[in-house]
Amino acid sequence: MADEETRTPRRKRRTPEEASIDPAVREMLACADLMGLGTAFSRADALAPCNIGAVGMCCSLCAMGPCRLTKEGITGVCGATIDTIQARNFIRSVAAGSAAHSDHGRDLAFTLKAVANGEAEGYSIRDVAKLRTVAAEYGIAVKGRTPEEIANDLADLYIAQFGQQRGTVAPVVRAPKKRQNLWNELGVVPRGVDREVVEALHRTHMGDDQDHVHLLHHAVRTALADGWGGSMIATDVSDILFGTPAPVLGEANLGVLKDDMVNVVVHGHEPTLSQMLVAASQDPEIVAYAKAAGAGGVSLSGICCTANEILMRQGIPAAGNFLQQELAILTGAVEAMVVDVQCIMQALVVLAEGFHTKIITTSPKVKLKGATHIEFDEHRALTIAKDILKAAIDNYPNRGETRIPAYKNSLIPGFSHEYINYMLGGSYRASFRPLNDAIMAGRIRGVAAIVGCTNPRIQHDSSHAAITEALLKQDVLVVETGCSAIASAKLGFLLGDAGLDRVGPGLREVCETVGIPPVLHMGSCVDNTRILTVLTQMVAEGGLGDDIDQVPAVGLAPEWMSEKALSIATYCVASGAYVMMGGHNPVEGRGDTVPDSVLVSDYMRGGWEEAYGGKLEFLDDPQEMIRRALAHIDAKREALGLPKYDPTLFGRSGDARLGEIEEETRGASLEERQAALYGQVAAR
Ligand code: NFS
Repeated sequence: MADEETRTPRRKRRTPEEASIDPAVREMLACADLMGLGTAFSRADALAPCNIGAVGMCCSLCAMGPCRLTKEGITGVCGATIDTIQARNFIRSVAAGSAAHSDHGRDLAFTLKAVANGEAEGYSIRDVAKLRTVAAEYGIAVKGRTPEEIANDLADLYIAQFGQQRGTVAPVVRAPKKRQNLWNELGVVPRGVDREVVEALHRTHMGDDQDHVHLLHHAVRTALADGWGGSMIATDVSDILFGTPAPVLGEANLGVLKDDMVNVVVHGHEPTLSQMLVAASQDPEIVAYAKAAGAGGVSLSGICCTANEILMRQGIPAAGNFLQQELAILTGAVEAMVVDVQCIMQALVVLAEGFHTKIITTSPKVKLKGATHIEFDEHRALTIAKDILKAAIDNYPNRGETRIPAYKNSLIPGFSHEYINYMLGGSYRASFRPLNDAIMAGRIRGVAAIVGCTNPRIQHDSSHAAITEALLKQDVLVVETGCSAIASAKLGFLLGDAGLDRVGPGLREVCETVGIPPVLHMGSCVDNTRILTVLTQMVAEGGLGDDIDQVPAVGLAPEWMSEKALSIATYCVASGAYVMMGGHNPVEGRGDTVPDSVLVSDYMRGGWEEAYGGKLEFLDDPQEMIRRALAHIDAKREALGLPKYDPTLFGRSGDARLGEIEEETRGASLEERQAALYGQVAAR
């Protein structure tokens, strides 16, 4: 049910402590209060969400309305029922989310084509091995051909997926065979990415599809065009052009901004320009230009998924997640915030007017009134990147007082599925076997993917933190992407041994043995497709069933706010996952209209589970999400015939036991200490 607290008008502004658990955010919100400046937090307090629209009881698809269905049994002017309206609203959101991710993928495919033809200044093919592997999966000839020839064919294939009218989007062949057969049987395999999005809009135009089950069926097809289409293409091409991520040391939180440097914050989602800004910021010409302006150089950092893209590959620090974009400006230390697409608040420009920060838009698709527009073009990328950095440097002398919070945390991101595979098995026997074995033995109880946004209606980072902490203690391995991963980074869960005193005994043993953090940062939100790939490879490895829905795993987006999150949730459900979203349920009207209005929610829970083995639920209580996640994992373990999870069986090996031996044998002879140690090793 919806959270009462989120929809009733707030009588008072939340204190910074109530608004966020992050000390840097609290400090900046206190500054905003002192300066009399608003942020998304204070606007959320002042503006109660519409309690009709929030639960999907409003239809504004034609000019006979908007129709608000607040009484039991009433319909819209055209006769539309509440379940039709809710299903239409939902699929429209899925279509928008799928379009956003996929258009990002399309742009990357065009960049790959330009690189293959030598037309993209400053770019090259960084991961030839991945290019060859991916191309071979689609039957593109790789033997005896140059990387550019292969990349040209792969780019053509990928570009064609968007406008394709018939057939099957190519990346679907990478799903487990059984899942592909199921999708074929149910008729939800996407034909072409754009086609499914357009059909979603057509079906929801006034007077078209009115059966909520039929509408939700197409929501699945539209979302699959994202997860096993546009997003997967975006991840592949980013890896091929910019390198497949591997662990690297990074930092996160506003404390990464530097007092003596020109701070340029990149914000948005596309890696293309930000990768070039990284290169340009190290260019001797730019360094000299910054020094001439009195700064030590240019310091780049990121917000949202652009941050994740350059953090994963180059270790460029993340200044914060979604709700920290305005707070970065409040520090007074940002010369330029360079934005591309998605998750960019319009409030940035007005806020920046009170500071010296320049907001620079770069995408032909996104302009903000009052911002400086320097349009990005991959054919002249390095030149444009240098122009942007020079504009930021020119702004450095205008800097006034700064107030950079002293909070930042180290992290190790970069866990691509390729790296996880290598890490578990080594160079010559890369394999998911150790992970599957650990789950089968019960050392790892299951896997949770915790993803998605932060939302000012929910105490910032609090649900991400509560769920991550609780599941780790229960020996659940956590993988994360997007703003959730940045939340965990700030909490210290992404740093090698740093979190190991906070995880269950079995998981701790695995982390110590393999040398991984208990939370694996897998990238940006388009990189949720890496999670699909990991699940597919776990299935292929054997012992955890023959399809994704049998793996003891769950997906959670506890603080989501974006339509992209609904598309991700839907393609994960269709891939077999149990997905829980935080906050209120956008398709569960309440009050007078309960009898009809729960049809859509019920179908997402029961109907989708029957069809796909996965289901979607909206829950406002993180504790309930934890309880259901563990119950689901245990039920999947039982269905596979795996031993019941028992934490008392583990935790006697690894670094913890070595520490105990050290303690127990303090003062003993070397031989006695060796005997104790070897005895421990033999007992493993
Ligand atoms: Ni995802 Fe990444 Fe963050 Fe939410 Fe926005 S940045 S694409 S939508 S807010 S996780």
